[in-house]
Amino acid sequence: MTVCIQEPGLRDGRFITFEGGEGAGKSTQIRLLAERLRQGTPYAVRGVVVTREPGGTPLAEKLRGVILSGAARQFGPLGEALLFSAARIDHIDRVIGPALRRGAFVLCDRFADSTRAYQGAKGGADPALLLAMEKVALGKLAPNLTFILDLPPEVGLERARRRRGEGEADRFEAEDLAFHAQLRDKFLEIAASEPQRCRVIDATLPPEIVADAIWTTVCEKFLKAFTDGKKWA
Ligand code: Z5A
Repeated sequence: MTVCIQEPGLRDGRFITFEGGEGAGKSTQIRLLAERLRQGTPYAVRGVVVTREPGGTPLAEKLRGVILSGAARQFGPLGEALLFSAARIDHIDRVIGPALRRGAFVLCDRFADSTRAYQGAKGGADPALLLAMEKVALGKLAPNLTFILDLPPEVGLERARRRRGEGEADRFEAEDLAFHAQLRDKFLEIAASEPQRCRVIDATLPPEIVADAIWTTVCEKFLKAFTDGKKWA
């Protein structure tokens, strides 16, 4: 299993994850942040990797198809958590770990917090077991920063519904409103318990305003020397 550096030095990569409920705007914000990072920051050279979970590798994308089709639902939340973890191990080994060691900026649409929230919601898998599984899958890897895009579930589900049009809701979109309300609480709980790592962003605001809030945080945390005009190591 990949062992990554938890607190990278200036020459090592940065790992940023985006979390939140359905339709929170994660993909939109990752695209906007990647564009900004590629326009003239040191990461234009070091690399900006955009990836997602479940997925990010051929094998993990196959597992994504199985899970989101609902075919694995009969395994129950713990079984589904095991599948997400298997996909995550492959993703870390083949994509995230190597990119961080190259010094790239890795932007990931969902990661381990989604397992804590989704598979733990509504009396799902035991949180202690989920944390144990997370330790096995992640080893020493931890996101340097996690944005929790927060919005009322009704708003996010409506956005997702509009985007989907006539298409069918996937395994998790199809859950009831109480499930989605619990997800929101769980993500906010995670943010409150790990304030160093997590930033809650009001995702009801227009996309450009959300993008500015994210960019300000990224600059403060990772690009201070660069934005202050100092020599970049
Ligand atoms: N899952 C899990 O259970 N356990 C795990 O460990 C992991 C995942 C890793 C993956 O689905 C599913 O797997 C997910 C959790 C579960 N549940 N579901 N469903 P996915 O990747 O297909 O879906 P998602 O992660 O929920 O993302 P999404 O629905 O595609 O939403 P998004 O990426 O957050 O939003 P978006 O695509 O950027 O925007 C959605 C729409 O809203 C789109 O039309 C935008 O133009 C619009 N939008 C975006 N921002 C705004 C703002 N600020 N205002 C207005 N409209 C906006």
